[in-house]
Amino acid sequence: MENNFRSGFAAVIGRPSTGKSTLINKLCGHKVSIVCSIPQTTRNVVRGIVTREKGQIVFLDTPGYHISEKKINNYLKDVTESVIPDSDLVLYLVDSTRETGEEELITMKLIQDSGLPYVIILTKCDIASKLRAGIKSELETATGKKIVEISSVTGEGLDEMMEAILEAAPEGEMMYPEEYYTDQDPEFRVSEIIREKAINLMREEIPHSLYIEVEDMEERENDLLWIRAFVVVERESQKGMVIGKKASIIKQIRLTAKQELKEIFERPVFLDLNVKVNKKWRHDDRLLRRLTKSYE
Ligand SMILES: Nc1nc2c(ncn2[C@@H]2O[C@H](COP(=O)(O)OP(=O)(O)OP(=O)(O)O)[C@@H](O)[C@H]2O)c(=O)[nH]1
Ligand SMILES: [Mg+2]
Repeated sequence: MENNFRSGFAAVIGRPSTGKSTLINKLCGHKVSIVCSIPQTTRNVVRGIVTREKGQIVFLDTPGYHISEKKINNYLKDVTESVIPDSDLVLYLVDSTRETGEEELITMKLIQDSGLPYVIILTKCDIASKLRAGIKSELETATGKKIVEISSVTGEGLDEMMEAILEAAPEGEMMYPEEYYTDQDPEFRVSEIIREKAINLMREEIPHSLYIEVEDMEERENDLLWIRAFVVVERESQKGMVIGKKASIIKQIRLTAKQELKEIFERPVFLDLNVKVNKKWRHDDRLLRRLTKSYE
Protein backbone atom coordinates (compact mmCIF):
# COMPACT_ATOMS: atom_id res chain seq x y z
CA MET A 1 0.00 0.00 0.00
CA GLU A 2 3.07 2.27 -0.30
CA ASN A 3 1.91 4.41 -3.19
CA ASN A 4 -1.61 5.22 -2.13
CA PHE A 5 -2.80 8.79 -2.49
CA ARG A 6 -3.05 10.81 0.72
CA SER A 7 -5.52 13.53 1.47
CA GLY A 8 -6.54 15.50 4.49
CA PHE A 9 -7.09 18.73 6.35
CA ALA A 10 -4.11 20.21 8.14
CA ALA A 11 -4.66 22.76 10.91
CA VAL A 12 -1.83 25.28 10.80
CA ILE A 13 -1.15 26.38 14.34
CA GLY A 14 1.33 28.71 15.99
CA ARG A 15 1.71 31.88 17.98
CA PRO A 16 0.82 35.18 16.32
CA SER A 17 3.29 36.21 13.60
CA THR A 18 5.09 32.87 13.32
CA GLY A 19 4.51 32.94 9.57
CA LYS A 20 1.44 30.72 9.16
CA SER A 21 -0.23 32.81 6.47
CA THR A 22 3.02 33.48 4.62
CA LEU A 23 3.72 29.75 4.46
CA ILE A 24 0.28 28.87 3.13
CA ASN A 25 0.47 31.56 0.47
CA LYS A 26 3.89 30.30 -0.59
CA LEU A 27 2.69 26.69 -0.81
CA CYS A 28 -0.45 27.62 -2.74
CA GLY A 29 1.45 29.87 -5.08
CA HIS A 30 -1.19 32.58 -4.52
CA LYS A 31 -2.27 34.86 -1.78
CA VAL A 32 -5.05 33.15 0.12
CA SER A 33 -4.30 34.60 3.53
CA ILE A 34 -3.27 38.11 4.50
CA VAL A 35 0.18 38.83 5.90
CA CYS A 36 1.13 41.63 8.25
CA SER A 37 4.00 42.47 10.54
CA ILE A 38 1.44 43.14 13.28
CA PRO A 39 0.45 40.00 15.22
CA GLN A 40 -3.02 38.51 15.17
CA THR A 41 -4.13 39.71 11.81
CA THR A 42 -5.67 36.47 10.61
CA ARG A 43 -9.20 36.55 11.99
CA ASN A 44 -10.85 33.62 10.27
CA VAL A 45 -10.00 30.14 9.21
CA VAL A 46 -8.66 30.39 5.68
CA ARG A 47 -8.22 27.39 3.47
CA GLY A 48 -5.38 26.90 1.02
CA ILE A 49 -5.21 23.79 -1.13
CA VAL A 50 -1.94 22.13 -2.17
CA THR A 51 -1.91 19.21 -4.60
CA ARG A 52 1.18 17.09 -5.17
CA GLU A 53 1.73 13.78 -6.94
CA LYS A 54 1.45 11.93 -3.64
CA GLY A 55 -1.57 13.67 -2.24
CA GLN A 56 -3.69 16.71 -1.55
CA ILE A 57 -3.65 18.78 1.62
CA VAL A 58 -6.12 21.49 2.59
CA PHE A 59 -4.36 23.85 4.98
CA LEU A 60 -6.55 25.60 7.53
CA ASP A 61 -4.85 28.84 8.50
CA THR A 62 -5.85 29.77 12.02
CA PRO A 63 -5.62 33.02 13.91
CA GLY A 64 -2.53 33.17 16.14
CA TYR A 65 -3.22 31.28 19.34
CA HIS A 66 -2.92 33.77 22.13
CA ILE A 67 -3.86 33.85 25.79
CA SER A 68 -5.82 36.96 26.59
CA GLU A 69 -8.78 38.24 28.49
CA LYS A 70 -9.99 40.36 25.65
CA LYS A 71 -13.23 39.39 24.01
CA ILE A 72 -11.93 39.28 20.47
CA ASN A 73 -9.08 37.05 21.54
CA ASN A 74 -11.50 34.63 23.12
CA TYR A 75 -13.25 34.34 19.80
CA LEU A 76 -9.99 33.75 18.02
CA LYS A 77 -9.07 31.10 20.53
CA ASP A 78 -12.44 29.43 20.05
CA VAL A 79 -11.92 29.31 16.31
CA THR A 80 -8.53 27.74 16.75
CA GLU A 81 -9.91 25.14 19.08
CA SER A 82 -12.82 24.36 16.81
CA VAL A 83 -10.55 23.80 13.81
CA ILE A 84 -8.72 20.92 15.42
CA PRO A 85 -11.71 18.58 15.55
CA ASP A 86 -12.15 19.06 11.77
CA SER A 87 -8.54 18.29 10.99
CA ASP A 88 -6.67 15.11 10.13
CA LEU A 89 -3.33 16.46 11.25
CA VAL A 90 -1.65 19.51 12.73
CA LEU A 91 1.18 21.56 11.34
CA TYR A 92 2.77 23.33 14.25
CA LEU A 93 4.90 26.38 13.49
CA VAL A 94 7.54 27.69 15.85
CA ASP A 95 9.36 30.94 15.11
CA SER A 96 13.13 30.36 15.06
CA THR A 97 13.82 34.02 15.78
CA ARG A 98 11.83 34.44 19.01
CA GLU A 99 12.19 33.01 22.51
CA THR A 100 9.66 30.28 23.14
CA GLY A 101 7.25 30.96 25.97
CA GLU A 102 4.25 29.78 27.90
CA GLU A 103 2.11 29.99 24.78
CA GLU A 104 4.31 27.33 23.18
CA LEU A 105 3.69 24.95 26.07
CA ILE A 106 -0.06 25.55 25.95
CA THR A 107 -0.19 25.08 22.19
CA MET A 108 1.89 21.91 22.43
CA LYS A 109 -0.51 20.53 25.02
CA LEU A 110 -3.51 21.43 22.86
CA ILE A 111 -1.96 19.53 19.95
CA GLN A 112 -0.93 16.50 21.95
CA ASP A 113 -4.31 16.28 23.66
CA SER A 114 -5.98 16.27 20.25
CA GLY A 115 -4.39 12.90 19.50
CA LEU A 116 -3.84 13.95 15.88
CA PRO A 117 -0.58 13.28 14.05
CA TYR A 118 1.51 16.44 13.91
CA VAL A 119 4.51 17.89 12.15
CA ILE A 120 6.63 20.58 13.78
CA ILE A 121 8.49 23.15 11.74
CA LEU A 122 10.83 25.98 12.60
CA THR A 123 10.03 29.04 10.53
CA LYS A 124 12.01 32.02 9.19
CA CYS A 125 15.25 30.08 8.84
CA ASP A 126 16.51 32.59 6.29
CA ILE A 127 17.06 34.95 9.24
CA ALA A 128 20.25 34.37 11.24
CA SER A 129 19.16 33.48 14.77
CA LYS A 130 21.20 32.51 17.79
CA LEU A 131 18.07 30.94 19.26
CA ARG A 132 17.45 28.46 16.45
CA ALA A 133 19.66 25.54 17.52
CA GLY A 134 18.43 25.73 21.11
CA ILE A 135 14.74 25.84 20.17
CA LYS A 136 15.25 22.94 17.77
CA SER A 137 16.87 20.65 20.31
CA GLU A 138 14.34 21.65 22.95
CA LEU A 139 11.49 20.64 20.63
CA GLU A 140 13.24 17.45 19.57
CA THR A 141 13.75 16.43 23.18
CA ALA A 142 10.17 17.28 24.15
CA THR A 143 8.54 15.38 21.28
CA GLY A 144 11.07 12.86 19.96
CA LYS A 145 10.28 14.17 16.49
CA LYS A 146 12.44 15.41 13.67
CA ILE A 147 11.96 19.17 13.33
CA VAL A 148 11.95 20.55 9.79
CA GLU A 149 13.58 23.96 9.27
CA ILE A 150 11.92 26.09 6.62
CA SER A 151 11.85 29.53 5.07
CA SER A 152 8.82 30.82 3.24
CA VAL A 153 11.06 33.46 1.67
CA THR A 154 13.69 31.22 0.08
CA GLY A 155 11.56 28.07 -0.11
CA GLU A 156 14.20 26.11 1.80
CA GLY A 157 12.84 23.01 3.55
CA LEU A 158 9.38 23.18 1.98
CA ASP A 159 9.70 19.94 -0.01
CA GLU A 160 10.91 18.10 3.05
CA MET A 161 8.04 19.57 5.03
CA MET A 162 5.44 18.52 2.42
CA GLU A 163 6.87 14.97 2.50
CA ALA A 164 6.44 14.85 6.27
CA ILE A 165 2.89 16.24 6.05
CA LEU A 166 1.82 13.79 3.34
CA GLU A 167 3.25 10.96 5.37
CA ALA A 168 1.20 12.05 8.38
CA ALA A 169 -2.00 12.41 6.34
CA PRO A 170 -4.47 9.55 5.97
CA GLU A 171 -4.98 7.74 2.69
CA GLY A 172 -7.83 9.25 0.74
CA GLU A 173 -9.26 10.64 -2.46
CA MET A 174 -8.62 13.97 -4.08
CA MET A 175 -11.10 16.47 -2.55
CA TYR A 176 -10.74 19.36 -4.99
CA PRO A 177 -9.72 19.60 -8.66
CA GLU A 178 -5.95 19.77 -9.05
CA GLU A 179 -5.90 23.43 -10.14
CA TYR A 180 -7.79 24.73 -7.08
CA TYR A 181 -5.73 26.63 -4.54
CA THR A 182 -8.53 27.94 -2.31
CA ASP A 183 -12.22 27.45 -1.69
CA GLN A 184 -12.91 30.86 -0.18
CA ASP A 185 -15.79 32.81 -1.62
CA PRO A 186 -14.86 35.86 -3.71
CA GLU A 187 -16.47 38.34 -1.34
CA PHE A 188 -14.37 37.11 1.54
CA ARG A 189 -11.21 37.33 -0.56
CA VAL A 190 -12.06 40.91 -1.52
CA SER A 191 -12.61 41.94 2.09
CA GLU A 192 -9.38 40.29 3.19
CA ILE A 193 -7.27 42.00 0.52
CA ILE A 194 -8.68 45.40 1.48
CA ARG A 195 -8.15 44.63 5.17
CA GLU A 196 -4.51 43.72 4.53
CA LYS A 197 -3.84 47.00 2.73
CA ALA A 198 -5.60 49.00 5.44
CA ILE A 199 -3.79 47.28 8.31
CA ASN A 200 -0.42 47.68 6.67
CA LEU A 201 -0.96 51.40 6.27
CA MET A 202 -2.27 52.06 9.76
CA ARG A 203 -0.51 52.36 13.09
CA GLU A 204 -1.18 51.58 16.70
CA GLU A 205 -4.67 50.65 17.81
CA ILE A 206 -6.32 51.02 14.41
CA PRO A 207 -5.45 47.63 12.88
CA HIS A 208 -7.53 45.61 15.29
CA SER A 209 -10.29 48.22 15.30
CA LEU A 210 -11.29 47.76 11.71
CA TYR A 211 -13.16 45.35 9.55
CA ILE A 212 -14.27 45.45 5.94
CA GLU A 213 -17.81 45.35 4.74
CA VAL A 214 -18.34 44.44 1.09
CA GLU A 215 -21.71 45.96 0.40
CA ASP A 216 -22.02 45.17 -3.26
CA MET A 217 -20.07 43.15 -5.77
CA GLU A 218 -21.17 42.46 -9.31
CA GLU A 219 -20.00 41.68 -12.80
CA ARG A 220 -20.60 44.50 -15.25
CA GLU A 221 -20.02 44.99 -18.97
CA ASN A 222 -16.59 44.16 -20.42
CA ASP A 223 -15.82 41.74 -17.63
CA LEU A 224 -15.58 44.56 -15.10
CA LEU A 225 -15.74 43.52 -11.46
CA TRP A 226 -17.60 46.30 -9.66
CA ILE A 227 -17.15 46.52 -5.89
CA ARG A 228 -18.48 48.84 -3.21
CA ALA A 229 -16.91 48.38 0.19
CA PHE A 230 -16.38 50.12 3.52
CA VAL A 231 -13.54 50.22 5.97
CA VAL A 232 -15.43 50.15 9.25
CA VAL A 233 -13.80 51.59 12.37
CA GLU A 234 -14.90 51.90 15.98
CA ARG A 235 -14.64 55.62 16.61
CA GLU A 236 -15.17 58.93 14.80
CA SER A 237 -11.56 59.87 15.56
CA GLN A 238 -10.32 56.78 13.77
CA LYS A 239 -12.33 57.63 10.70
CA GLY A 240 -10.15 60.66 10.04
CA MET A 241 -7.01 58.59 10.47
CA VAL A 242 -8.11 56.04 7.89
CA ILE A 243 -9.09 58.78 5.46
CA GLY A 244 -5.85 60.71 5.97
CA LYS A 245 -4.84 64.19 4.90
CA LYS A 246 -6.56 65.08 1.63
CA ALA A 247 -7.88 61.51 1.61
CA SER A 248 -4.37 60.24 0.95
CA ILE A 249 -4.56 57.10 3.12
CA ILE A 250 -7.90 55.80 1.92
CA LYS A 251 -6.78 56.48 -1.62
CA GLN A 252 -3.65 54.43 -1.13
CA ILE A 253 -5.65 51.58 0.41
CA ARG A 254 -8.02 51.69 -2.53
CA LEU A 255 -5.32 51.76 -5.20
CA THR A 256 -3.15 49.01 -3.74
CA ALA A 257 -6.18 46.80 -3.08
CA LYS A 258 -7.52 47.41 -6.57
CA GLN A 259 -4.19 46.47 -8.14
CA GLU A 260 -4.05 43.20 -6.27
CA LEU A 261 -7.71 42.38 -6.90
CA LYS A 262 -7.08 42.86 -10.62
CA GLU A 263 -4.28 40.32 -10.46
CA ILE A 264 -6.23 37.83 -8.38
CA PHE A 265 -9.43 37.95 -10.38
CA GLU A 266 -7.65 38.53 -13.70
CA ARG A 267 -10.05 41.22 -14.85
CA PRO A 268 -10.58 44.98 -14.59
CA VAL A 269 -11.78 46.12 -11.17
CA PHE A 270 -13.71 49.17 -10.05
CA LEU A 271 -13.45 49.73 -6.33
CA ASP A 272 -15.59 52.26 -4.51
CA LEU A 273 -14.14 52.44 -0.99
CA ASN A 274 -15.36 54.56 1.90
CA VAL A 275 -14.96 54.71 5.65
CA LYS A 276 -17.71 54.45 8.23
CA VAL A 277 -18.05 54.09 11.98
CA ASN A 278 -19.68 51.25 13.86
CA LYS A 279 -19.20 52.01 17.54
CA LYS A 280 -18.37 49.11 19.78
CA TRP A 281 -18.39 46.55 16.98
CA ARG A 282 -15.96 44.50 18.99
CA HIS A 283 -18.62 44.00 21.61
CA ASP A 284 -21.21 42.93 19.07
CA ASP A 285 -21.36 39.17 19.44
CA ARG A 286 -23.31 38.56 16.25
CA LEU A 287 -20.97 40.59 14.11
CA LEU A 288 -17.93 38.98 15.72
CA ARG A 289 -19.30 35.57 14.94
CA ARG A 290 -19.84 36.57 11.34
CA LEU A 291 -16.34 38.00 11.04
CA THR A 292 -14.70 34.94 12.51
CA LYS A 293 -16.82 32.27 10.85
CA SER A 294 -15.78 31.73 7.17
CA TYR A 295 -15.69 27.97 7.49
CA GLU A 296 -18.42 25.58 8.36
N1 LIG B 1 12.27 36.51 6.84
C1 LIG B 1 11.12 35.85 6.90
N2 LIG B 1 10.00 36.48 7.30
C2 LIG B 1 8.85 35.77 7.36
C3 LIG B 1 8.79 34.38 7.01
N3 LIG B 1 7.53 33.96 7.19
C4 LIG B 1 6.82 35.04 7.61
N4 LIG B 1 7.60 36.13 7.73
C5 LIG B 1 7.17 37.48 8.18
O1 LIG B 1 6.62 37.38 9.49
C6 LIG B 1 5.50 38.28 9.65
C7 LIG B 1 4.27 37.52 10.10
O2 LIG B 1 3.87 36.63 9.09
P1 LIG B 1 2.39 36.08 8.95
O3 LIG B 1 2.42 35.06 7.86
O4 LIG B 1 1.39 37.17 8.86
O5 LIG B 1 2.23 35.36 10.38
P2 LIG B 1 0.96 34.62 10.98
O6 LIG B 1 1.49 33.48 11.78
O7 LIG B 1 0.00 34.29 9.90
O8 LIG B 1 0.38 35.74 11.94
P3 LIG B 1 -1.12 35.92 12.55
O9 LIG B 1 -2.09 35.63 11.47
O10 LIG B 1 -1.14 37.34 12.95
O11 LIG B 1 -1.19 34.96 13.69
C8 LIG B 1 5.35 38.97 8.30
O12 LIG B 1 5.99 40.22 8.37
C9 LIG B 1 6.05 38.04 7.33
O13 LIG B 1 6.55 38.69 6.20
C10 LIG B 1 10.02 33.74 6.57
O14 LIG B 1 10.09 32.55 6.26
N5 LIG B 1 11.13 34.53 6.55
MG1 LIG C 1 -1.96 34.87 9.65
